[in-house]
Amino acid sequence: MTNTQQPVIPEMSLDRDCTTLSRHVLQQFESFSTEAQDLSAIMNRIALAGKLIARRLSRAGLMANTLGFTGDVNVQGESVKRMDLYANDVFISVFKQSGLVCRLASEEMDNLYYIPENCPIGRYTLLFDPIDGSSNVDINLNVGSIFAIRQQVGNDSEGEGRDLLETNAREQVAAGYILYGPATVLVYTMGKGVHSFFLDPSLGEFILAEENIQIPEKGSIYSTNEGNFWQWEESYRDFTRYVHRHEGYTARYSGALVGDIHRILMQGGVFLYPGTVKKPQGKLRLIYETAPLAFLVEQAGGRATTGEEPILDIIPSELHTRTPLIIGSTENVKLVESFIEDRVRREKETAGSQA
Ligand code: AHM
Ligand code: MG
Repeated sequence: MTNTQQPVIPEMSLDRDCTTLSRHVLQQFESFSTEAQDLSAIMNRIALAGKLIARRLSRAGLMANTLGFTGDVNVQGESVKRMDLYANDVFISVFKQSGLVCRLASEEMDNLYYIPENCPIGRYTLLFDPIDGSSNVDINLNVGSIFAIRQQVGNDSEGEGRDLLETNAREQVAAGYILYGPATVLVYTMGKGVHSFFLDPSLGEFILAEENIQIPEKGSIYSTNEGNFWQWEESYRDFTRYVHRHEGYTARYSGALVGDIHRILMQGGVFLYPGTVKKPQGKLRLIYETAPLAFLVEQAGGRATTGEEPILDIIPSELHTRTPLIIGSTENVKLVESFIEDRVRREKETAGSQA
């Protein structure tokens, strides 16, 4: 080779190996602005948390005191698992001394967690569920982490996170999840499409797998805990009877939201966690479970609703507000909504005829 000749580099394959998460975030901004740098750094830290959790999960069966319960009960009244606690601590520790995130809120903490040394400059809040579906951990099945990033509004001088209770989830700057399955996958959006990354363990990096993921308009999967059938109100039972009686539907439910949603994102269908007699607002929490997933699925062209209003329009009454969730392919979600509309119409007719 003479000096003037350039080495021939197979561009496609090299690019694929080199599009790391932080580079991708910067590309989304098309600039090196402070905001772009901050969000790239935040996503990089979330990715680090994901790598630490994935490593711990892969070894959990070999280490003492990693599986099982701690004996404590969290603010939701649920028994805390050791992995829940570990993963919660990981998210906190990766943001310490980062200057990026002043406040964090998670499923495992009663109140907002402040990192005072970050607060003078860190204008972002991280909302997260460190391990979602943690009942799967002890039996070595898939689990996930869910996250959302919001800009802090006001100075929060009272330390109550009032701004979070005055705004809806359309204010999310970024949202996504990490799925710990056979491979570790990170999927995120910053309001410009949905993108997925696979963790390459040999590089220790999340590498771009697919950009601008579009959820199928319609799919065959319905994903719900049918054990709650008699606890749901009638429209959900009508929907379930409908899918039982029509060809082309198949049930898939893992007990871990992230895996179930990932399947639907890639293959189409609908996930439902409606209210039950005991829990009229369902089980899932808004700010770190249903809202991030709703933002992401809508970015992929899907739909997310409580059955009465879009998830993204809800203003929470408290940090751990719960919402029913119907999410997935637009046509499937609309089908569920049509059963809800029928019930509402019937109820109005009955009320009218009794008046
Ligand atoms: P968790 O955050 O305490 O793990 O609870 C959320 C999980 C979701 O991942 C899953 O969809 C749901 O709870 C399963 O609940 P159920 O066992 O009632 O079907
Ligand atoms: Mg959860």
